[in-house]
Amino acid sequence: MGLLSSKNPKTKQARILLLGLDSAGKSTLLYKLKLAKDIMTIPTIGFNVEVIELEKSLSLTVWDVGGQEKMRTVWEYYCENTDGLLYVVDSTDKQRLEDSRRELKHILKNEHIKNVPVVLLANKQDVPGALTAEDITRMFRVKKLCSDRNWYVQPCCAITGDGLMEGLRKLTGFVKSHMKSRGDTLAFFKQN
Ligand code: G3D
Ligand code: MG
Repeated sequence: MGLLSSKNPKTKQARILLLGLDSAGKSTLLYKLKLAKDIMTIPTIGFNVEVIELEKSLSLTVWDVGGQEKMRTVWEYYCENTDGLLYVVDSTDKQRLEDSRRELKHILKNEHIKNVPVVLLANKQDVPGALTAEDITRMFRVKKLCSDRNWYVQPCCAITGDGLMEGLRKLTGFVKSHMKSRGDTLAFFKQN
């Protein structure tokens, strides 16, 4: 696991929580981002952690906690010190869309991630008939759910990688302004 911190001492670290129901595609996309190639995925037991450097000034430590029902009860223990949330939705799994929405709604109530920005990834866009990002925005009632924070819904395909960088860039922008508003990145903004 790439838990090494950046070689550049000026690089600011951001902690990103990667959540979503089991089979949403979290592990696939995490490794796609990390290795830029397809991998065989195994159900996440416990968690995977990867460090992703999109730009020199900010590195993202992404925690993939696992989405099986028993793991969802521990999501809240990972919320402390989180700077951004990536929430993955299987856009083809219409039966569990409401479950996914309910879990997101629940986790957003956690006081440690109050105002923390969220990017929803509407994954599996390669599958014919997948719900669009607009469908998911509407069905999740994201505007209401996330009225206290920055949010964005990004269509993507974890297998090809389409949309992943766009989603991460969006989150990075939000995370920077969130950290700035929290005032703990004074030095970061002096440096950049
Ligand atoms: P999880 O970590 O959220 O539990 P995984 O989910 O990354 O293990 O992915 C679950 C299954 O969905 C895997 O299939 C994976 O290949 C598939 N998947 C992930 N992202 C996409 C995508 O964008 N498009 C399509 N078509 N499939 C995707 P298997 O067959 O290994 O269970
Ligand atoms: Mg997994």
